[in-house]
Amino acid sequence: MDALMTENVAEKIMAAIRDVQKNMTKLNIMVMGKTGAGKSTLINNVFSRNLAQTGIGKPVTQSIRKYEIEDFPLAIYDTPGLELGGENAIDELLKESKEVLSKGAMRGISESIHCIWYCVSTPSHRFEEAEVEFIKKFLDEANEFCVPVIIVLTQSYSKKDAKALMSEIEKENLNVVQIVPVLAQDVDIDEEYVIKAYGLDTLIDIVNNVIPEALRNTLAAVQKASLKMKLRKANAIVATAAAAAAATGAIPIPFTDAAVLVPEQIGMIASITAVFGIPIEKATVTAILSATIGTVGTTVMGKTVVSSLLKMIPGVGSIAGGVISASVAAALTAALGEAYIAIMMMVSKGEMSVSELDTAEGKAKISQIFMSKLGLKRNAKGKPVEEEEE
Ligand SMILES: Nc1nc2c(ncn2[C@@H]2O[C@H](COP(=O)(O)OP(=O)(O)OP(=O)(O)O)[C@@H](O)[C@H]2O)c(=O)[nH]1
Ligand SMILES: [Mg+2]
Repeated sequence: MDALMTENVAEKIMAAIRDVQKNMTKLNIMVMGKTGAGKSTLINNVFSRNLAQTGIGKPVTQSIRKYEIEDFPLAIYDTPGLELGGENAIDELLKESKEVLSKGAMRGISESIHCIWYCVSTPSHRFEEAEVEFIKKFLDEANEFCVPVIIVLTQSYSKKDAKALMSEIEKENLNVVQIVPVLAQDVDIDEEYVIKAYGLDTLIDIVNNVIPEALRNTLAAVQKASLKMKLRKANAIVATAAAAAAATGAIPIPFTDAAVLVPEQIGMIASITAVFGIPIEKATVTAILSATIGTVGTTVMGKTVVSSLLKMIPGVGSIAGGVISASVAAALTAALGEAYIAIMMMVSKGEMSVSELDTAEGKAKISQIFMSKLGLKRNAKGKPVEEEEE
């Protein structure tokens, strides 16, 4: 394969990755709750970048701060050190939160608050009078601006206590989406027992259901609590790209060269990269290209797979000349996408590091994954067909 052309395609993919990331609509989440409730711990364990570490945030009002990172499509509004002592403090906070909600609502989808997490700590055991009073008024505001509120029961290492607190809160009949118990971070007791974190994936699924469709890609990308959600998104991206490749059907042969990647495939790789949020360099992209598309024509298995794919097309018996059919374009695109997802999953699970992808072992592994995906029986849209359905 032409190394220079592969470089060129890798460059295009890098540009597409930057583009996808830059064009994601920003997700804005407001996290409320008293000091010590576990807001910062929650934020740091849900999102893939440590927002709290980037500084003290920008004060938007007296008690509300906004945290964001350049080129990362997420903003968190937090109420650090919040005390709900006395009527004045409550009225002041209500006024400030209304200000933030209404300003956002006026400025459109990328500036409005999309979801509010109201944190109550389970070990505190009760929903205090002042807090009940505050949250009722606060929910009226959130309602006015159509912002969904989720009550997060933080530090719920005792599921029994969480259940008790949940039924106490349920008695108030609050207008919230759901009450979810979570433990954002493992609890280590005397270095002898560990209570495992849980519930963050459930929280993320609930958020996904209540935010506008336009923000779901962003949520999948910025969170780290649900790898399943990333996988679901990535699979959808591959299905769309394979269908688009089938529709154009115009991948020239021989496609033994990464240089012939079509825009659908470049966009697919870029979108999957954004969903997983793994920092990828050009050298890694080049390695992946040469280990996937680049191996099709050069390995015995690749040749066998491709010639059997080509036999499916009436009138095209060989790899020489012309344009490949819709189903081959779909199959090739899907196999490339699925292999890329499998690699991203391995990296996300810590089974392989990004730098390892670039090594001889890494490339061999990638080739093997790609070839096994390419060997799957597929329908005309590139979707794998189960053997028993044949
Ligand atoms: N192990 C464990 N500790 C937690 C968890 N949530 C909170 N904590 C601990 O509880 C304390 C308070 O948590 P923070 O996340 O700082 O609380 P906060 O709501 O951000 O507090 P302020 O910033 O003061 O408003 C910290 O010592 C955390 O380590 C959790 O899920 N697991
Ligand atoms: Mg905090």
